[in-house]
Amino acid sequence: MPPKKKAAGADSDAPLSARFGRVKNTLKMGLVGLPNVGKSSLFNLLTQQSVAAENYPFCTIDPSEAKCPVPDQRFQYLVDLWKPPSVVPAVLSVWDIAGIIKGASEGAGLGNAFLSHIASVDGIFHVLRAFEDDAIVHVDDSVDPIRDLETIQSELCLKDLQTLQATLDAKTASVRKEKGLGRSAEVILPEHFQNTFNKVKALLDSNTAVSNGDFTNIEIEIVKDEFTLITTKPIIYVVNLSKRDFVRKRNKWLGKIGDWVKAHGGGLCIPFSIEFEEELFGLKDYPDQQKAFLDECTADAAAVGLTGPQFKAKSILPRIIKTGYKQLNLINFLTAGEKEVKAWTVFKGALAPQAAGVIHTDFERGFIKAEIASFDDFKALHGGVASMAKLKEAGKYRQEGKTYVMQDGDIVLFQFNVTGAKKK
Ligand SMILES: Nc1nc2c(ncn2[C@@H]2O[C@H](COP(=O)(O)OP(=O)(O)OP(=O)(O)O)[C@@H](O)[C@H]2O)c(=O)[nH]1
Ligand SMILES: [Mg+2]
Repeated sequence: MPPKKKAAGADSDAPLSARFGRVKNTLKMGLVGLPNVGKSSLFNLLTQQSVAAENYPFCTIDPSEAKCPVPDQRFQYLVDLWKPPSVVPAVLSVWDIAGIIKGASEGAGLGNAFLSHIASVDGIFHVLRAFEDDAIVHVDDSVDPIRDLETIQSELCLKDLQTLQATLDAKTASVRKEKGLGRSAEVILPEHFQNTFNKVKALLDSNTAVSNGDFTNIEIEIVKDEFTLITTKPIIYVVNLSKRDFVRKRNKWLGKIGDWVKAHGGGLCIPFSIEFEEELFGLKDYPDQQKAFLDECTADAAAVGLTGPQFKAKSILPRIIKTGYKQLNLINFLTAGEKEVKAWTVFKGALAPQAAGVIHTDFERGFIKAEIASFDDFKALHGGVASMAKLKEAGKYRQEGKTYVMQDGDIVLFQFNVTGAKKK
């Protein structure tokens, strides 16, 4: 079999797990973890994130899906300059998923229903409990995030092993039928399929996420096309600390969690605190009190000798959203005008016509060219005016064709012609 074309969007500085990702601009992150670790609390806080956009129809799609505006200074800069009546930020879709427990892969708890929810998301926020509170029951009695990591990891691997076996059985049956073989005849599967299967099985048997495996491009395509696995998805570990530990960036589990993550293929770890975020959010209508609260937290760290920018107390939620967006290998481009400033999401590596297609399918079909300014050039040259005139003068307003690879933060105007194009 000849090697398949490299998937659009694949590039060297993409997150490793993005190799297996879908190349789409409507990707979802799911909140995964044991019961009572703070997933729904985090979800609720994320749904309440606001943007400077009065008319943006911020919504919780249903009780378990939120579209969170992705904080972006470049977008905000254009909004402040154009001051248009309509303002639409990029959004990250986040799903709240019910807690997983030991035995879920065998159907315990919400079992398979919940695992199918995880299968439908593109990336995972793995929420870990590192806060102590006797009033909040831990499903396994004590707080031990390493044990919890092991529980979740092994349930996900077990589920993938089941899926893998089902895929093998289906493939065997289809080859048997295709070749007209009898029930007892030995079936030889295509070599690449069999090799990929063996590699994936070895990883899962040793309780290792498939995203950590070493695969050739052909094998990656097989995993993507033929196996639908959970452990190929990118994971961001978010560690729920008490307010005190969060403010001091200290908790006896953080180092151990970091070591575990490193030993299991690596990944991003973001310490946060529901307790801190809820208290901060509760003061949102009282900016003075909110500031006093933050100052008090910063002073608490300073009192034990912890000073510097990393100990200045602030909400971590914007970082969680931004990191999720990035892990899904998404970037945005911007359109700006008198009527609207909008951030559009595309996958990294998207070509100009594909980006145009995100705005409207006609734009992709009838694509002629894209007029593009990079955000940095715009900021340096616009001279306080909400227009591209100065950039044109400076030769920084570029015309790009069909093969142009979109860059994060491009400010774009698409030229298209649909008269000759087929109607949908
Ligand atoms: N003390 C303390 N309590 C917390 C913290 N985070 C969450 N809780 C409490 O823990 C309980 C469970 O939190 P949820 O956010 O509903 O937990 P969950 O992970 O969604 O749980 P399931 O949906 O059952 O899987 C709630 O009573 C929260 O208020 C925290 O940081 N500190
Ligand atoms: Mg919940």
